[in-house]
Parts: sequence; C-alpha cells; structure tokens
Amino acid sequence: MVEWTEEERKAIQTIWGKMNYDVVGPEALGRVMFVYPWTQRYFGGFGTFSSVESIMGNDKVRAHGKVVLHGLDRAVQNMDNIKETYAELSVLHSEKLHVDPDNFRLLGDCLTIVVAGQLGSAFTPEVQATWQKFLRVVISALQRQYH
Ligand code: HNI
Repeated sequence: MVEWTEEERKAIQTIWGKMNYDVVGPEALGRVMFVYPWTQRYFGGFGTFSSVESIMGNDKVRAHGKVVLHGLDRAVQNMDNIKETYAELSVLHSEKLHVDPDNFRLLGDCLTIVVAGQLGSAFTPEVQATWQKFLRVVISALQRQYH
C-alpha cells in the first residue's frame, strides 16, 4: 500500500481546493489530443479535429475533460485505496475502450503542465513532488487491468 505523510495529504487537498475544473480538465485533454495526435482516435465520435482550435474549442472534448478531472476526485477522496477505487475504470479503459496504457502518462504530463500554470508560484518543488507521486499511483491503478 502507498504511504502518505500528513504534508503530502495536505498538499493534495490544497491543490484540489484550488482546482478550476472548467479550465484544467478541458485544457489538459485538449493538449494531449493536439500534442499527441494519435490519442484523437479514441474520440472519433466527438467530431473532426483539423486544427488546435477545433480541438481546444470542441464542446465534447471540453465536457469530457471535466469528466476525466472529476474522475480524479475519487483518488483524492480515497488516497489509501486508489487501486481498488479505479478497478472498474481500469477494466473500462482496457477492455472496452482499448486505450493504450501509455496514454495515461501522456495525459498526466499535460495535467501537470496545466496545473502548474494555474498554481504559479504555489506549485513549489515540494508540491510538485507530491503531485507526481499522486499521479504515479493513479496511473498505475488505471494500468492494473493491462498487466
Ligand atoms: Ni478516460 C471515459 C477517467 C485517461 C479515453 N474516462 C472516461 C470516464 C472517466 C474517465 C471517469 C467516464 C467513464 C464512464 O462513463 O463510466 N480517463 C479517466 C481518468 C484518466 C483517463 C481519471 C487518467 C487520468 N481516458 C484517458 C486517456 C484516454 C481516455 C488517456 C485516451 C487517450 N476515457 C476515454 C474515452 C472514454 C473515457 C474514449 C469514453 C468517452 C465517451 O464518452 O465516449
């Protein structure tokens, strides 16, 4: 089981307390789809993506970005049991959606960039270290079904 110090728990709560879902979710999903275009294939039903604007401004992409970010609320609320918390989502992404598991890391990187931009100087090295640990645990839980 992953151990969390009180400081780490506080850092995650602080980041989450400041989370702007309407900006961070859409911006991170849009970026992953633009920067790593092969990820667009999973969202064929969302429309045609011909330019950065057509991705970042797509209502379905924006809405789904918020869904994904709210999906992370579950990890924040269950920090001691992230693996079990994501058991079902891991099955969904592997067996139904067939998402390549490496894409979780790419989305994590885009989330980090957007969160860092939002938090500015509050995204200290210590806060980043905790954030990256949190993401690692989430990603490994989502990848569990693939092993
Ligand atoms: Ni993901 C659906 C959470 C990464 C492609 N995804 C969901 C749902 C949640 C979710 C929640 C809604 C499930 C439901 O309807 O029951 N996804 C997450 C989280 C991460 C993640 C927490 C990582 C941090 N998903 C990814 C990645 C891809 C991805 C990296 C592909 C590149 N997800 C999808 C697709 C769907 C989806 C596709 C279905 C979308 C739809 O509505 O058709």
